[in-house]
Amino acid sequence: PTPRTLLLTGAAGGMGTLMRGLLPRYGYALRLLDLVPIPDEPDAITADLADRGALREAVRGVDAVLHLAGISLEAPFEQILRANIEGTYNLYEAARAEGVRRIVFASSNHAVGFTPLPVGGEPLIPVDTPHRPDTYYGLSKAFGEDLASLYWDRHGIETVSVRIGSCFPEPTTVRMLSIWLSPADAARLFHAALTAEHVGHTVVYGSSANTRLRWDLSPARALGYEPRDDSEPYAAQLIAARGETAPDDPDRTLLGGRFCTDPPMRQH
Ligand code: NAI
Ligand code: 15L
Repeated sequence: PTPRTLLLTGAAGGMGTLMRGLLPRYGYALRLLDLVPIPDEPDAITADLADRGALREAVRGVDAVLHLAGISLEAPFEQILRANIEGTYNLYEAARAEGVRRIVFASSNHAVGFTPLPVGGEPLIPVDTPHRPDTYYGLSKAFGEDLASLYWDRHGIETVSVRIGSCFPEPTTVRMLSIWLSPADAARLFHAALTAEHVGHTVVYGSSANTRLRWDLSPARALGYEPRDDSEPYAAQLIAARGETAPDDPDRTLLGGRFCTDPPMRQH
């Protein structure tokens, strides 16, 4: 059955804003939470993931949580520790205490960023490839996946950890051609992750059905996800504008691309 009330953390962010627009059409009543106020959303909860009392109240009575909140790029370890590691722990503890049964966790390709990209006819990267985080940021996502595993085994809270590729309205780099997750497909995937039965703790890659896909999308499809988008129509123009990536460029050799060598830092 479709969960009715969904807590959306990180609702002020890029994906949170996109999902606020898309998820209501799947029948969800959204409760919004973010560190920063959300314009024109007077009922949104403005709270830090460090505030355990606020999280208890925020999850009380919801059917499920879509956990997008956190630092979404590389940052000093202490900041990642507080927002992503302790913050995700605080969310799971609140969910356990309030009896929430399902969480969808926004993991990232950067949990496995140092995984070499397959060449030629090599198999697609499976979801059970070992964690190889490329940053403290990716490390926090690996932690979040393991935390989800613990809370399933110990407390029966089900999680789908979605290793999101790049979710933006359009792909803007050549690397993104293989890992793009269109916003509409993101909503489809989150809906599948929220409604599939008996997921326990399931890890999936989150992308559209890109022609240049390098990872295995079948675990996501097994949840009932049917992607409709492909980045390929953007390819010719992007490559013409930016040039083909050099063969030894980390964007060509490693799943996490330049996060492995020169990660973009959070600016604020
Ligand atoms: P974003 O940076 O635009 O949004 C994150 C939101 O979390 C922000 O509104 C921020 O205020 C909030 N936040 C940060 N720390 C918080 C705290 N301590 N307490 C409460 N709220 C806090 O990021 P975006 O792009 O929307 O990503 C959403 C999630 O998906 C993030 O967890 C990110 O790591 C993950 N992800 C996103 C990808 C993408 O392509 N957009 C790719 C892979 C993972
Ligand atoms: C991520 O995990 C980031 O949150 C997002 O901003 C993008 O940089 C994405 O990965 C990516 O790999 O392109």
